[in-house]
Amino acid sequence: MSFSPTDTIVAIATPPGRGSIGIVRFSGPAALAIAQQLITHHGALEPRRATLTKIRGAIDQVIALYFPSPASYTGDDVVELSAHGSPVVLRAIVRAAIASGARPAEPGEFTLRAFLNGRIDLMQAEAVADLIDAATPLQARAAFDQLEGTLTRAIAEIDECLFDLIARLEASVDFPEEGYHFVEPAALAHAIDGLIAKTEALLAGAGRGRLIREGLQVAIVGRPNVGKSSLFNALLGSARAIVTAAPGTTRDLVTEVVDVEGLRVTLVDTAGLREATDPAEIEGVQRSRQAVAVSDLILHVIDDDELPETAVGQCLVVRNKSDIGAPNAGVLPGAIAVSARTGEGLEELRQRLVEILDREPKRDRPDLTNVRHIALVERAHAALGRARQASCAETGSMPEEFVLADLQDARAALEEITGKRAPEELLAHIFSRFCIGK
Ligand SMILES: Nc1nc2c(ncn2[C@@H]2O[C@H](COP(=O)(O)OP(=O)(O)OP(=O)(O)O)[C@@H](O)[C@H]2O)c(=O)[nH]1
Ligand SMILES: [Mg+2]
Repeated sequence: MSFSPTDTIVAIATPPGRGSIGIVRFSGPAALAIAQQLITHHGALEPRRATLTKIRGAIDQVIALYFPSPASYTGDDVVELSAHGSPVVLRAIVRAAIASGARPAEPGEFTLRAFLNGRIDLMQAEAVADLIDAATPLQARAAFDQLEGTLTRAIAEIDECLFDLIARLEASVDFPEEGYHFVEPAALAHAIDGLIAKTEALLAGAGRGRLIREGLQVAIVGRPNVGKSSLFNALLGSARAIVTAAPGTTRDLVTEVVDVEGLRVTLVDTAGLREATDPAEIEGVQRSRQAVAVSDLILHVIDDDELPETAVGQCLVVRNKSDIGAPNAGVLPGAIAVSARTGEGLEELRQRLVEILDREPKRDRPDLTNVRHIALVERAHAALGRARQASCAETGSMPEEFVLADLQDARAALEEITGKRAPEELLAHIFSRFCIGK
């Protein structure tokens, strides 16, 4: 990331396309001066007060808002001009700003500045991207919690304790007077145990947290004509996939994201797994196999009372067409009876999906949701485990250097989560995910 943090950057902050309002955002030392060159309003813009004015050249009326440094999103001077949401107007404003010395912002550069200026840590910056990407209220909630700093505080608590232990151990190593420890072995072991419990608690919520953030993929398979596409449409609530009375209707994979009780589920309708003869069908079955291989859960649809003999991966058998089935339909062990036509049983199916995907009620501790954070907490946890072992290696003499190295490793992992020690490539990778203007 070679772009200079002292440039003044500009970008359209609202989504591409037409809308009632469009916002152009400026950030940097010259934000105010550049914005004032573009508007007809004379005199200073009052901080955080909306000023109705015009763009020079009379292309639009705008509301100008000035947020002086450091109390702004980025920590720099920020100006926002809200115009009508016309791409033509917004681009003209950006062009004029560039002509006045601003530089087009890179994706995520506003949030990067907020991070570099210490307004937010790296976890919170990542939460901004997650919040924007959220497809379900639960995802949005998890991202917002993280943005509010719940995880930041949990990590900071562990980090402070580590800092204290490391300082004392360093003193012990630097002043190795016979028999004297700045921290008693028993107290050290006890403190490390406390930290291990904390990292363990964080990791305990990680599976579920990750599920919430990333969602999961569910593929629908079964013999031709059992009603896979009908079930797909029923879960989606719209006639997205083609349904006909003829077997072999679906060939391509049809994929949509649905919200199942707050979980982001990517639902995939397939041709199913079967013997196929014509080339399009063979390709369809091949694609079904691939979808099954990468899915977290398979819905195996049947329309008779014969359970499929081989279950692939984690599988839930769905007995469809309960509206016309034999009287014993629905009593198949382990299968769930539904009718894609009438909607009967779909609620129960949704519940079962959630149960299988193990969504417990939210506890008061923050969930780790991001694989990057999970991996680093795991690393800290492992390092603490080693430190604990080293701390009780020998009774009497405590090999403080070993404990120290392990504690420092734990601390380094935590600081990579918050971004205190984040390599440039990592920052580049994280911020490249953002949209321009954020
Ligand atoms: N009575 C009844 N008919 C259903 C139900 N679900 C699907 N059907 C009918 O079953 C036929 C096949 O439905 P599809 O959804 O196309 O089945 P599919 O498994 O996707 O079929 P292929 O894509 O050809 O493998 C259609 O005529 C549907 O109207 C149901 O719950 N009850
Ligand atoms: Mg189909």
